[in-house]
Amino acid sequence: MNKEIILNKENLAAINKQVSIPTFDRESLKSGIVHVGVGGFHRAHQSYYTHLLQEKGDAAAWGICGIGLRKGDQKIHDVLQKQDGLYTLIVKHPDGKIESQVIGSIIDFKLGHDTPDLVIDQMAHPDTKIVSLTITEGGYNFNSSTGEFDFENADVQYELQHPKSPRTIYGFLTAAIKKRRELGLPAFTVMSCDNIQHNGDVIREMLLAFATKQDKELAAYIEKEVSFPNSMVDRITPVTTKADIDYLESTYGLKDEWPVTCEPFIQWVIEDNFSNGRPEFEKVGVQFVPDVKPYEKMKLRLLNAGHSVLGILGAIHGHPTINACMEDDLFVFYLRAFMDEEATPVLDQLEGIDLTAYKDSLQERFANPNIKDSVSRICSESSAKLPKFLIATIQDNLANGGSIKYATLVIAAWCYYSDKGIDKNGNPIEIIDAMQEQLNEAASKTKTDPLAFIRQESLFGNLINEEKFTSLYSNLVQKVYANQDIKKIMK
Ligand code: CS2
Repeated sequence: MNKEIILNKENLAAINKQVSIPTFDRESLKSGIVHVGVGGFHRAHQSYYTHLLQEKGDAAAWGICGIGLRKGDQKIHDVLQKQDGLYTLIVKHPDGKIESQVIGSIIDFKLGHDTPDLVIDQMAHPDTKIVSLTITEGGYNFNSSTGEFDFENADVQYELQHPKSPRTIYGFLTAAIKKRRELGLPAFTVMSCDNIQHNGDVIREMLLAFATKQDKELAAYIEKEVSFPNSMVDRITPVTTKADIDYLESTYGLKDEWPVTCEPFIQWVIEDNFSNGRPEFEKVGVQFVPDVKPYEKMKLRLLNAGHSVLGILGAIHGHPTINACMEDDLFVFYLRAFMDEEATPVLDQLEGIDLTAYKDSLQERFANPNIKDSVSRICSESSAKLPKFLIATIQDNLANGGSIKYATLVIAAWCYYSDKGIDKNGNPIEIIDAMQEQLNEAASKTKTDPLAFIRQESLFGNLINEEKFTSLYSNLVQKVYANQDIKKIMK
């Protein structure tokens, strides 16, 4: 029987030796990185890479201070405070092997809604060289169809009036950059790690739009001094379950209130464009490239879109997880047909990348039976994901005369999903989407107006005027509503 060990710095040495622990001197770390959005993905990816570098020595300048801007971040803040920033990363291999390691790169945590001043001070601290972000697609506050900054957002309006009480990432970044400038400190790099094409360009453009409204001179300074590398990030990180927490406790006697699980695969491709220095991430396998755009498009249009194809169809069929979809031959066929016939033809040329091998590897990763990535995670915030992951591919194929049938069925299924919220057996589907009310309202009109769902311009742009799309969509959505079994339509 294992003795029970609560995860914190005092207890590190007592942890079962099969769980690796940080061997570097955590006390000497400075917060060179301030990271906003300490979700599972950050803890499986950037924070893990940073830990690996610290394990190699010589990266004491690059400890991470986590930041949460939303009320919902209180829980991760409290857990990490209690655990001295430590957490366990549980890597689950397809063959059943599991590796657990305690990650030590996060050394502090602050909450924006509670103590905005402390967050601004942290970003404006001389040690801070990078502010990195995983704030999800929705956090960027742009209109999906126009790409313009959304000034109607109530929090944005508030912080434009009250620059000392920021609420969104834009208010915090401008306040901190302003303060650094007043203190004579060099600007930090803003490093986006979200699944958005040209993520660095997007945060730059949005921040400049916001700053220009607030303080034109500051906007000019940002334009000149702050760098915004684009990056492609990748590691499948399902939502932590109670079973994961229990696993650590029953196997090692380790009590970690919020471990993270992930697949073994990991990738980070980033542009070498940092205004104030950077960690030597290349030493731990990160690829620095002059232009990341072709890689990010490939990943978003194949991996993320592929996930959504499986997730949306899987949800209404009643498959609980992505690997359950991959045990279903029709889903595997459908995924591959979508990737080969619709997503691949509209990708950019990628030198040295074997796309067939990439797609094969995606299929293997999705099929990992131990990851159990829930379709509800994949479908969450589809309104922020699908315009870029999937609808963009439809638009490109319409322009090129290519196939749109696989992706269009997913949109029809998304309408049904948003309307009914049940799977084919009548079981409720858990829907998490900031736009769910609006999606549901539009979808619920489908019976009388089959095109109602795709009239939502902020999501579908002018697809409503594309006859080839509307006639196919109208046909498919009516089939989906008439026929409870999505698999019959997928054939
Ligand atoms: C998923 C991603 O829900 C989603 O959008 O496709 O979270 C995906 O697991 C990661 O991007 C993998 O790198």
